[in-house]
Amino acid sequence: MTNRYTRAVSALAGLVLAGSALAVVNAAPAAAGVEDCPKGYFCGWAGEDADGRMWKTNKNVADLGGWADDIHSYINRKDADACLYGERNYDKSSYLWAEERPRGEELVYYGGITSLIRSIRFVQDPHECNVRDYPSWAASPTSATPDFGDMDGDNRPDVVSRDRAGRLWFSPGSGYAGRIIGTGGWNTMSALTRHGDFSRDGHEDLIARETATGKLWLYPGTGTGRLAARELIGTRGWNGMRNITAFGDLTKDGRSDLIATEKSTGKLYLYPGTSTGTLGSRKLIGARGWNSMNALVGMGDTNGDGRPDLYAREAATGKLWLYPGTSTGTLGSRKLIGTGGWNTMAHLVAVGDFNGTDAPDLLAVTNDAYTGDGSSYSAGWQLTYSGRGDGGLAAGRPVRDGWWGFTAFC
Ligand SMILES: [Ca+2]
Ligand SMILES: [Ca+2]
Ligand SMILES: [Ca+2]
Ligand SMILES: [Ca+2]
Repeated sequence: MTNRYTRAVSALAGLVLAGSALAVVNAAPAAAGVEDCPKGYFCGWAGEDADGRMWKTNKNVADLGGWADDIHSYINRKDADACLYGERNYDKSSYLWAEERPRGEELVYYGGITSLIRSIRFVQDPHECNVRDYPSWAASPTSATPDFGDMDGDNRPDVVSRDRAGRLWFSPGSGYAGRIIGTGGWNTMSALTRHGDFSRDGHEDLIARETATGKLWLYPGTGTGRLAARELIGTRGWNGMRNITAFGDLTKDGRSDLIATEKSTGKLYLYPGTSTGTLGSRKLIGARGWNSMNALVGMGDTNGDGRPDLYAREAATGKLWLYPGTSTGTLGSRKLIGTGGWNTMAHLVAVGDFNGTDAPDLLAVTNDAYTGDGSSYSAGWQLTYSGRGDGGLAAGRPVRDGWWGFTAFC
């Protein structure tokens, strides 16, 4: 069951309890029992309006015993998301839904619960309730050794994501055995980007900016889908940049480069990779106007001329532009490849060719503004856009809707 359904149910229930006083702020009947639920607990009531007998827990319960069919309303006041299961011992195949932790407001689920709830487990992210606790992802193998995107050496591009708890997940292109590769603390980073090998060991690396310090860190890939100890590659000042984007080798020296926009001037700079795995002196590649772009994507070579190309999204119009890499290590004249609507994407992700046609493809994750064909699409849809090989993209295809709640992809 999707999180969206859970949210819809909560919204229908409609009773928002504000702050520690737990005041009932709408016209629903007074619910005397709610105040009895201590902060830090998940509480259930035999009655449908948080009244009657109350059951509570602040830790996992593998078997609710007689309460399994007795909870008819509940609230989650624990600082964790609650997974509700129809079977004992947190059997993931019996997953019913998640009741997320309070985030700004507390929601009571009122009445009408007909499901048996036999076990409850608390997790850091509601995706962990489900059989697959990582973003589902599968890619076709590329026909040749890929330039970028593959972190574990099976020629299939992989995806890295950050959950709301600040952990990094690895979703291999094989479609199986995703896992945590960063156990915490990644919420202190305000840019995550990945494209190619910076440390010169043949394995793709991840680059991240630390918000508090403005430092730029390199996390070397190990070639197994994991990350080794980080190395400082930018000592300060990176908070003055936006859209920090690992790009591929624009300068044609065989080393991966990085680009970023300077906030104060709107200039676009290239930071060349060096033989020592650091970044060399920056070079201006865009004289002005780059603050009008709210996303840059290091796509790889989209038009088959051997040079990596840039996609950029224009904030005011939602248009997507192609800026082709040139033989002089700069960007050529732009070309419109997406006429509008791209602001309904929360994330634009380049991991190379994932459908096996050699041209790099684009992966996108929708935000709340996305409506698809006017139907009930919204946040968390994974869309794939097949690269045509001429710089442009074929029409997008919604693949699955389980990618809600993640705060970064690369
Ligand atoms: Ca792979
Ligand atoms: Ca490397
Ligand atoms: Ca280079
Ligand atoms: Ca190109």
